[in-house]
Amino acid sequence: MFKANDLNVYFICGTQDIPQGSDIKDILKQALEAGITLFQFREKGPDSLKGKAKETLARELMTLCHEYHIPFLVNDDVELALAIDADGIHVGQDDEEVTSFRDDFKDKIIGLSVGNEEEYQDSDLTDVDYIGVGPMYATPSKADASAPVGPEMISTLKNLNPSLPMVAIGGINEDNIEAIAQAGADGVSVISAIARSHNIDKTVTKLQSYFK
Ligand code: TZP
Ligand code: MG
Repeated sequence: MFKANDLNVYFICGTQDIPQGSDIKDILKQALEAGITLFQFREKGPDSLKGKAKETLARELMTLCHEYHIPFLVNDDVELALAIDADGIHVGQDDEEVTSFRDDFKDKIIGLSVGNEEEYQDSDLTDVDYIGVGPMYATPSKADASAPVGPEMISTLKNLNPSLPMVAIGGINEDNIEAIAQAGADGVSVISAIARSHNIDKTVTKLQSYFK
């Protein structure tokens, strides 16, 4: 069963996010050891793995997550999520419609990106377990990211729907997380703050401390 606390420290990663000379499995293992609460496999961009290679890595990373009892979500790729029996899927506003796959994800987690109030009002959230709200700040990790909306967007959407789990995303790190926690987010989803951390254990502990 999914719960809002699963969003506390939500690590998102693909091979394109890993610094040269590092290994995604090693980084994920360190993040799991440190106590991340959810993981999303987001293999995206020109240099990312495709096809069978992508599926093989997904299976390996999912096995690792399950050793730590942490749910494994797939970004965007419904077919892959079903093929490997992942714990859930995260889609953006321009990806496959939730209504088109919800029947196959009845016991799984469905996440949807929501960037502003208009997108919130236009989204059918009937089968959505949580929304990802952002980008909070400027991000180095998403080439086509829209303009930052800031932590206020969390307060705005929480006012509209206090019981919907919400995770903040985009440019979040140890130094700017406080305003996000104060705005009422259930957690933070980060790529670079963990993938590029020089001390993953310390980073994850710090991020988690805002949601205790
Ligand atoms: N969606 C909105 S911002 C973003 C995604 C996937 C990238 C987040 O990466 P980082 O490094 O935590 O800013
Ligand atoms: Mg997407």
